[in-house]
Amino acid sequence: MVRSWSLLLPLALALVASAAHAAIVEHTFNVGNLSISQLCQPNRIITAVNGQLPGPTIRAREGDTVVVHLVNESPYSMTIHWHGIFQRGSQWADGPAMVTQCPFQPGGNYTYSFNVTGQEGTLWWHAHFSFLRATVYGALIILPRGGAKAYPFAKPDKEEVIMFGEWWNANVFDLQQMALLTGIPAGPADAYTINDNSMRNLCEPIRKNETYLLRIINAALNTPLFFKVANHSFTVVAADACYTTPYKTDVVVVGPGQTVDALMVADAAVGRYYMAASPYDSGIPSGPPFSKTNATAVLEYAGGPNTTLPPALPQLPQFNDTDTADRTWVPLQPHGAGAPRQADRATRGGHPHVRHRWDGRRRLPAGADAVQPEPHHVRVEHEQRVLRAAEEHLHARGPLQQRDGRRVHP
Ligand SMILES: [Cu+2]
Repeated sequence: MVRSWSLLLPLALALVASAAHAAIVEHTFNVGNLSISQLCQPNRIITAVNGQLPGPTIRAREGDTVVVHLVNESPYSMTIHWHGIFQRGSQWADGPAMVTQCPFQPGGNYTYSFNVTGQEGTLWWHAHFSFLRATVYGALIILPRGGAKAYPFAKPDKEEVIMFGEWWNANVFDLQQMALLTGIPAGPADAYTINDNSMRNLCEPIRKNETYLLRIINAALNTPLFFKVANHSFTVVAADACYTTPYKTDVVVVGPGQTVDALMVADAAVGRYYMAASPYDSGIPSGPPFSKTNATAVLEYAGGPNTTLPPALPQLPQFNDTDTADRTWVPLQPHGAGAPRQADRATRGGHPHVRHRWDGRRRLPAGADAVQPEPHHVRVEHEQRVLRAAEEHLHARGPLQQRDGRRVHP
């Protein structure tokens, strides 16, 4: 008996200590009108959180409780979905309108509260009503409990969020209403964006030989995007809040809803470089139309020459360069023991821009029938999230989410 107590006591003390360190991370999101000019167009009123596009970044540590008070000052009904969060015992906080909650109306408010025990990495949040997630979104970063030094890779010198979006020169709520009324899908976005689309440097000039952890999030509604930085390469270390076995590449492709964490060493000559995102679409020519534009932002080194020369531009893949997309997706392997190594079923390729299907790590030949009945389908999507971060922004499989409290989309 004494022996069992001597074993249990340190465990109990450790639990108390970790609970003692867990914090409540509290935010207030005022959702309202924002007047903004994009693409050299006159100002347009959009819906945004706290007057920001993207909205505020939430930073928590593993084990914390996130509390967000949402105040709806916009003219539209609203919910927020915490993309990729396992809602364990807090299913009502998941956010899909008419699945886990009724949307709250203009003038209303709602408090979301959920715990992030056992979860860490790069995720994000977005509106889950109409097309409003086109402008109502932001990053949700969960650090390890021990902070950046507890990463399963060398602690980077700095971290930056790189968030892609899709921009319409239109009222996105009206776009969705029109699509519902006519049965004709809304047209493609007019442009892709990186962060606030200001073309400026990430935040401050980067420093030679420092290592940056880029938390790359694709908040676009529809389009997978390639991402490159001229004269730089990446080491991918995580996808969708799962650590991966690190691998080197000079390009990543990020599906809508997906996140990729990549280390980038500032090892190029001191100067200015473009980072750029461009669309990937293997459905050409039969897939839905998409914007064939690129989004760019400038990466600038500290101490560089004062020049008006344009920065170097990375060579971007072709829109339908599936071989390059495969080179990004296929090497993704979960990091650590116990993670599933092989999906036991195929999932269906449900994304209109991505026409191939996968069986574990193998891309199926066109026409191969590996689609499983729905119960397998749901389970396999979850496993594949770890194996090969899915390229689809799958949403709102409500009954399962409500039943077992786990996310069933990537
Ligand atoms: Cu989502």
